[in-house]
Amino acid sequence: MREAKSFCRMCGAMCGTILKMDENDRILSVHRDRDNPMSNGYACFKGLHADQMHNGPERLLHTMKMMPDGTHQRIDTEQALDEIAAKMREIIDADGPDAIATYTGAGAVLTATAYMILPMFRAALGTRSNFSTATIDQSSKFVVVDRLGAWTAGKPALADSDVILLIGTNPLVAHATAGCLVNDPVKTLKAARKRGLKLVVIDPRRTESAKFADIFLQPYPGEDPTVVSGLLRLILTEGWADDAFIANWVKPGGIERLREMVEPFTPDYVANRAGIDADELRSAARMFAQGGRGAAFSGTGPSMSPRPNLSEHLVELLNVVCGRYRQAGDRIHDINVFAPPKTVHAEVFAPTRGFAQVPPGRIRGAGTLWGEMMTSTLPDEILTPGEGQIRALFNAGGNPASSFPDQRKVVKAMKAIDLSVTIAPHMNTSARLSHYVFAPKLQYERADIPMILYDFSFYPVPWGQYTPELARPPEGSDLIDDWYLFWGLAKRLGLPLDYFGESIEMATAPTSDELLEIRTRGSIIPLDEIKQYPGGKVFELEQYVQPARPEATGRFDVMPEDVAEDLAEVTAEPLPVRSSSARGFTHLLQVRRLRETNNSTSIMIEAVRKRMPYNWASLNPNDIAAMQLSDGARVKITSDHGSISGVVKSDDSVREGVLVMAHSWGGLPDEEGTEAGSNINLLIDTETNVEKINAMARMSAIPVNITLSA
Ligand SMILES: Nc1nc2c(c(=O)[nH]1)N[C@H]1C(S)=C(S)[C@@H](COP(=O)(O)OP(=O)(O)OC[C@H]3O[C@@H](n4cnc5c(=O)[nH]c(N)nc54)[C@H](O)[C@@H]3O)O[C@H]1N2
Ligand SMILES: Nc1nc2c(c(=O)[nH]1)N[C@H]1C(S)=C(S)[C@@H](COP(=O)(O)OP(=O)(O)OC[C@H]3O[C@@H](n4cnc5c(=O)[nH]c(N)nc54)[C@H](O)[C@@H]3O)O[C@H]1N2
Ligand code: SF4
Ligand SMILES: [Mo]
Repeated sequence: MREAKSFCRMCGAMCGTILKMDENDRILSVHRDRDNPMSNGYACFKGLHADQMHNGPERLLHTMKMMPDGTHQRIDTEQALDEIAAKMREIIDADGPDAIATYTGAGAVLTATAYMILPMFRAALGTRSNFSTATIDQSSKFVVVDRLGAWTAGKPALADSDVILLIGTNPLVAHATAGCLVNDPVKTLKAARKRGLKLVVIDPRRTESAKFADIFLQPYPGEDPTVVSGLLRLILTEGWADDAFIANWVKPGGIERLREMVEPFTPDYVANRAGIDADELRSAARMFAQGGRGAAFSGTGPSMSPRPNLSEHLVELLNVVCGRYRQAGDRIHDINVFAPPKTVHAEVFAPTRGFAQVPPGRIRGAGTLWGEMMTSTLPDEILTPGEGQIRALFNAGGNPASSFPDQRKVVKAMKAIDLSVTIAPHMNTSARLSHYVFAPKLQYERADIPMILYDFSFYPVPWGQYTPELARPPEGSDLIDDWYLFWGLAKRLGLPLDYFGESIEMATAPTSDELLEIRTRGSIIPLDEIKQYPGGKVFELEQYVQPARPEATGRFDVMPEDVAEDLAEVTAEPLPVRSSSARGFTHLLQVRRLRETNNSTSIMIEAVRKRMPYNWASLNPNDIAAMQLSDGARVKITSDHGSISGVVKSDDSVREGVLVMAHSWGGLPDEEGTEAGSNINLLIDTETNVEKINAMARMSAIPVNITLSA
């Protein structure tokens, strides 16, 4: 038996782990690394059960090809690559490279070499059909940067904050509140509270994070525009805003227009509409605005609900009007050691309204955002004939058939497409619909570095860690590194791959280590040095925010007319709006994330199944009593788009009038039932209730009827 240090890559937190392996390098168990300088011994349930992902009976061990009857059979990997390359050539000759799309799923985002190969592959092909989870996640944040602008120096670190406001994000479970709280969240939050940090949480569910809050507001889901407008109105009318920051950095006239637009959101109006207490709203506004340093952060809550672009814009305005950004002289803790050094100035990155400068797309007019197409339109891009139709899809570490809204349509599209290729460690719903499925090496079988998105660091300190391949793939398996699929195809198509000017070896396959070397070229800390610390290291780097440059003329555009129009629509809605009974529905269905799973990853492992046989339909005990239901009751949940079944669970963290269910569970639509859980994406449509610009579907605050199953 031997032990080795590594880190978990099942979510962005990348906690330090210790593996125990047998003499064949098979993982026996995964443990917390108490000496890891960043995660400090923290690791969660699913990370500690990663051995079951590696060794479990559900794991896919070979490349598979779909047969004419829809079943899958083993195929030699190189043979599969030959066949796929031939089919690609045919599609490109007929319809051009844009007919070939890639989808970058969560599995690829969490694998450094997979994440770097995809843009190279698209560039080599010359396809613009680029889809990823980003545009069914928090793409509203891209829209905010485009319309409002952004503060180049970012927000104060949690360590430097006196107060933070969390809206629709739950770091204690999701480890994803970027720039605020990701790693070792429980101890970190407790320690911060102990030294005096004030915490405001706004969430329709009394979350694990909310339990630590000084003030917790529990509105109906979908009421973020109301609640945040109410906070902004209080801050502006009570004189709690940072007038100096506004004078320097907000476009003239903007604040006046903002005042005018939020005027209708009096505390009583907000309280009545969102179902909260007016005094608590005032206390929350005061605690945040008068609390000293520290910012407001949001997560998927506002992004999944109606009007996500408006909600996210308003949340960011809390930071703008209170000047909650890092200033010249402030220390930068979250230095990305894997990137070249960069100077950071305290200034506004001006809004570019980039989304308005691209031509409207084929589907519902949706264009592109930051070079990406809107993921909710992908099924229609496949199903809609004509120029630009997508005929081949590479699903890299994602699970569209479970994770995209309108599951029936996704399945129809995946059945209609000419070529679909999935890389997945088990036959997930998307793999079952794919022509070819490749089995990837799992985390502990691959060399890796932590997650880096858009070259910004997810981690609060200058942390570096590298892990070599540690576990040996199961006996008799035929696994590939994700990147090898794309490299193998580029090679067959005679297309050279290039990473920011550096050519990738095409004659013989490079190693993952060589790719990581290229990925980190010029980094502040050379990869070789990071490799000397198998348990990871926080590097002693000191960097401070520099003053604004004289040429920095960018200003925040706080209330552009399209944002004002959206807000005016909110004000014009007759009350009560979303106390759902008024609309003929019994409940509003809201999303949440579960500790045990990462979207659809790890749902199938035994340890999870024991704890959670289904994604419960969680209801407030009072609702259960009022509906004469009981724990374990089987119910039918119907939206204006579809219906699913659910198993009721009593949960007093859930608000009355609200149903909480996790996403991406269940099988394919015709297998709908309670045995493997149910997919809430059957309740969601992509054609009505669609957001402008980023085409987000309404994925939270969905009106539903709950009835007892026959
Ligand atoms: N209704 C509803 N839908 C949602 C959401 C919601 O809140 N509500 N959330 C949305 C969000 S934020 C996101 S990001 C998306 C996620 O969307 P996806 O990324 O499409 O879905 P995941 O379920 O995360 O799929 C990850 C897949 O990666 C595979 N995988 C796991 N580990 C590895 C690995 O090491 N290598 C490789 N190659 N593959 C691996 C697993 O097979 C798993 O099925 O879902 C979105 N969908
Ligand atoms: N354990 C675990 N970790 C994960 C994932 C997972 O599936 N499991 N998924 C990963 C992914 S892909 C992502 S994008 C991140 C997401 O990270 P987070 O956004 O922090 O994820 P959640 O924990 O779902 O927090 C969202 C919160 O929004 C609330 N909410 C729902 N509707 C509304 C609303 O209308 N308004 C407001 N204000 N709140 C609302 C929910 O109650 C929930 O507490 O997490 C990542 N990490
Ligand atoms: S899945 Fe759990 S153990 Fe793994 S990185 Fe995320 S929080 Fe840490
Ligand atoms: Mo996500």
